[in-house]
Amino acid sequence: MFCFQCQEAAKGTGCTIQGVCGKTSDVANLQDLLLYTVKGISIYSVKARELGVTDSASEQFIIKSLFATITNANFDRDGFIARVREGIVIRDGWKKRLAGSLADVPLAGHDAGLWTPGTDEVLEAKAAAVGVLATGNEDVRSLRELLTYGLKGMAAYMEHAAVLGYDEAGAQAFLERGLAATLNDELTADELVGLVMECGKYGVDVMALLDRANTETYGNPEITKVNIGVGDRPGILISGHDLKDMEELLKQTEGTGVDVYTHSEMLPAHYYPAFKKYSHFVGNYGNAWWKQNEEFASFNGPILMTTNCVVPPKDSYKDRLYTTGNTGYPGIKHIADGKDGAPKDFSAIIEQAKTCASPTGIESGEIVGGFAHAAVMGVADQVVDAVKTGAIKRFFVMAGCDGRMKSRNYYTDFAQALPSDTVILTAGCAKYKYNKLDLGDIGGIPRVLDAGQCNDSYSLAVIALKLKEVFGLEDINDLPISYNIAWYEQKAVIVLLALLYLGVKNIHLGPTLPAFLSPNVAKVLVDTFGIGGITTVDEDMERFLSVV
Ligand code: FSO
Ligand code: SF4
Repeated sequence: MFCFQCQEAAKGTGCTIQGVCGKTSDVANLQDLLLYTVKGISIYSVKARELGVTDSASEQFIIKSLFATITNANFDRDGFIARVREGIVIRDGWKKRLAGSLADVPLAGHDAGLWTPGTDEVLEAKAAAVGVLATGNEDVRSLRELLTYGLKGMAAYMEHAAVLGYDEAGAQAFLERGLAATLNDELTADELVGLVMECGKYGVDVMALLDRANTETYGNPEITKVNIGVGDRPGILISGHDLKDMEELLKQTEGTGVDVYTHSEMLPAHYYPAFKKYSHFVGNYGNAWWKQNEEFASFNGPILMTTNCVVPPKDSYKDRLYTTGNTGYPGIKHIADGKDGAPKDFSAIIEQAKTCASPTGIESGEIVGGFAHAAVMGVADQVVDAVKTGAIKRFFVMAGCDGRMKSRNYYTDFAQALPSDTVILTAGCAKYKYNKLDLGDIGGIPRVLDAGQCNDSYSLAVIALKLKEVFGLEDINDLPISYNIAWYEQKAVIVLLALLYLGVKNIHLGPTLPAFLSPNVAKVLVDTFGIGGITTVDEDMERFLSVV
C-alpha cells in the first residue's frame, strides 16, 4: 500500500504498512483499484455524455465510490471487492453502448478501460499495481492526486445533495472528465494545474448546491444554544454529515422513549428549524471524530455513523455501533438504503437503545452556533457597525478539521491568544479545538461564530463576499479576514480549492502541509496564492496581526 491522502500520513510522507487511520494494506490497495475502476468508467462516460447519453446508475456509482475511499469512511474489504466487480460491469456496459464510436474514445486503449478482474486473487494483484506510485514523475503524481482528492471531496458533497434530490449535470460532467484526465499521460503539468483550479470552481458550485439542498429542505440554520449535557433516558448517538439520515432517525425515534444526540460533525443539525421541533433531540455529546473511542464507550447506547470519520471500534462499544450509506467496517452492522426511495429502517438501532443505560454525562452546559450566511446576514448591521467602530478589528477563518495529532493544540492556543477584538469564523469539526472555551463576545456577537459542517465553509465565503460588497471593496483580500485553516481529509481539499477559486489569498494550512504536494507543486501554490503553513502561535499571531 501507499497512501498519502490525509494530514496524518505516516512520517508526513505516506502510510506504507498500515494506515494511521487503521486502514489495512489490502483495503488501501482495493480502494486504489476502485478509483482505477471509476477512472476506467469515466473514459467511456465522458464520451457518452458528449453524444448526449448519461446514466444515473453510473453517475451514482462514481459518486459513491469516490466517497467510500475518503479517509476514515469505509474499511470493508469485501465491500470494496464487490464494488470493483460492479464497476467493471458498469464500465463494460458503457463499452457496449458505445460500440459504434469506440474508435473515437480518447484513452480507449488505456488499461483502466480494458482490464478484467478474474478471481479475487487476480483482482488483488491488480489492486497492488495501480496505486499512487504507478505514476513515476512526482509532480505529475502530485497534481493527479491533488485533483483526485478534490474530486473525492466534491463527490461527498454531491452525494449529500443527491440524497435530498439535488444534483447538477455540470459538476457530474466535470467529475468524470477530471477522473479520466488523471489517466492521460499526454497532459502537461500546466493543463493539470488548470484542471485543479477548475475543480475549485465546481467545488463552489457543489457547496452552493448542497447549501440550497439543506436550507430548502430543512430551513436556514438559526442561532442556537445546544445542550452538551445528558438526560436520563436511553439515547442514540448520530455522527457524520448526512442530514437525511438525521431526519429519518428523528422521525423514527419520536415517541419511543429514546433520545437522540449528535456527535462531531452532526452537531450543526441542531441549528436547522426542521429538527428543532423534536423534543427528544436532546443535545450534542462529546467532541470531534477522533475522540470516539472513549466517548462512544461512555455514551452507553447505540451509535450511527452516517459518513466519515470512523475510528476502528473498541470492543467496549462494537456491538452498539452501526454504519450506513458509504461507511462500513468489517463485523459492524450496516443499515441498508431503503428500497425504491423508502426511508432506511432504523428499528434495530431503536430496539437496541431501549435496552441500554442512559448516557454517562461528560460535560454540561451549552454551546452556541448556527451562524450560517442567512443568520449572519440577519445581524449584518450589527457586524458592520462593529467593524466600522473598530470593536471588531479582524476576523479569523479557522474552519476545517480536527484530528488526533498533539500539534493541533496549536489551534486551541491560537484561539486563546487572539486579541479580544477579533472574531473566529468556523465550520467543520475544527471548531472543537475552541468552541468550549469562554472567549466571550463583542457587543453581543460571540467571538466564535460556527456556521456548521465543513461544507458550510461555503457560508463563510458567502459572508466574506457580502462584507466585501457592503464595504465597497474591489478584492476579497482587502477585507480584515485572515485564514488559518486546519485540514485532515479530502473534503478539506475541495474546500481549499473552492476558496482559491474565489480568489482568497494567503491561506495558512496546518498543522502540516499535505504530503501529496511535491516541492514544485507546493511552490506553485505558494507563489500563486500565498499559501503557507503554520509555525508557532506567537510568530503566526504577529504575522497575521501585522497585515493591514
Ligand atoms: Fe471532520 Fe471527518 Fe467534516 Fe472531514 S468529521 S474531518 S473534512 O470528515 O468532513 O470536518
Ligand atoms: Fe494514512 Fe491517511 Fe491514507 Fe489513512 S487515509 S492510510 S492515515 S494517509
